[in-house]
Amino acid sequence: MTKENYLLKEVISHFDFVGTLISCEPYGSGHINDTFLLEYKIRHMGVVPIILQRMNTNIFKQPIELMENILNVTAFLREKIIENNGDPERETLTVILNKQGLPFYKDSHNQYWRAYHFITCATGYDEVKCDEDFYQSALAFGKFQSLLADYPAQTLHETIPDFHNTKVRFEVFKAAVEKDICGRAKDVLTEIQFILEREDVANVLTDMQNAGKLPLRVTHNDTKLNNVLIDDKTHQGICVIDLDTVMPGLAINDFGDSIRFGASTGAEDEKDLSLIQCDMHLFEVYTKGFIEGCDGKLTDEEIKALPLGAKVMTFECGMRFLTDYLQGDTYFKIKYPEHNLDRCRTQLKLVADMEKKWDTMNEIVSKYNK
Ligand code: ADP
Ligand code: GN1
Ligand code: MG
Repeated sequence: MTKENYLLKEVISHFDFVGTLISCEPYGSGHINDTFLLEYKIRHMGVVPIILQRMNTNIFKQPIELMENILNVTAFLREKIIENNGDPERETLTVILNKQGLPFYKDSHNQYWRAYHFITCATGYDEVKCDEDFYQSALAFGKFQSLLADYPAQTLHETIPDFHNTKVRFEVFKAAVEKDICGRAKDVLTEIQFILEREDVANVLTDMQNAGKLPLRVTHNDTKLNNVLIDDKTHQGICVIDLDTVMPGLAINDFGDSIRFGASTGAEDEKDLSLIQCDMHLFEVYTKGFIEGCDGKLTDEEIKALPLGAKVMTFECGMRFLTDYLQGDTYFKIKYPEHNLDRCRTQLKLVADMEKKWDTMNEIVSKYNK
């Protein structure tokens, strides 16, 4: 048995999963946690799947507080879903407690693990296959925000300080360029230059927020398409997952992060940049869905700032990928040495494309600002 399997066996033995374990495989394509799909055979019930995750404590330094956030937010969502005659088993995550009644297990190597009911017959897509899926994801992320509109934001732990403080991220980027611990800066001067020329983009939202122009809300903060599960039968966006970064934040950042990922005409790590654009049709599809999903909760100022959310989140993400590349790839999981650089390049290409399409983006948004 490999060390990893030995560890998995230890972890699994600390949960009260019912039935006979028939498989345990790595699952999904997240960049942060290690996710496993466990399958249990239970007589009369057939195969029952479970999600087991090793939480990334290199990134989430306070896993206990993080799980407290998730328990509280999912309990709140569960009540709202029931009030709306929804199905709380499919429409929000259900944490499985360990044998001691805790929402995590700390293993013999001090790593933290958690388990969720697996939401069956639903898919988290890595790319937009049809407009309707993207629209459904927009509705789901918008609805997530509207359901949490009266959640007491100040009670949430900040799981990653300054997560979308682009101003702070800009400073971290500059320090990474300066230190250049891997000697990689000389090969990415064009990308570095592109970012350094746009300090205004890094500052704009922090400045608007400080000026009271954008309200702080409970936001998801990681609204990639694959963080919403789409029902395989009804094709509705049923469940928003990956709740590690639910914190007080800006609604327009939730919008923007979805655009940078889902409205791109290529994969986040596409090497052929000629394939990368921000698709204005998809931008419109998402804009319509998100505004509808938010159900009147967004202010006029927020709606007008949606294009800015898209540009800033894309810029921030490109800068984060390049920072990680310069720092030796310690944050995002990579599959090959230049992976973070390829990811950075698609994001910067998207920013440049958004700059060209700026007027169109604003026109589209104003069409839905009623
Ligand atoms: P990461 O932070 O690494 O992105 P996620 O929490 O998003 O981790 O999980 C990784 C993937 O696992 C998701 O994209 C999704 O496909 C799948 N997944 C996570 N939780 C569930 C769940 N409760 N039911 C079904 N699939 C899930
Ligand atoms: C990470 O966890 P995942 O893969 O959904 C990251 C996001 C980035 C994204 C880029 C906690 O998201 O902020 O936008 O990768 N999550 C964290 O693909 O840093
Ligand atoms: Mg994820």
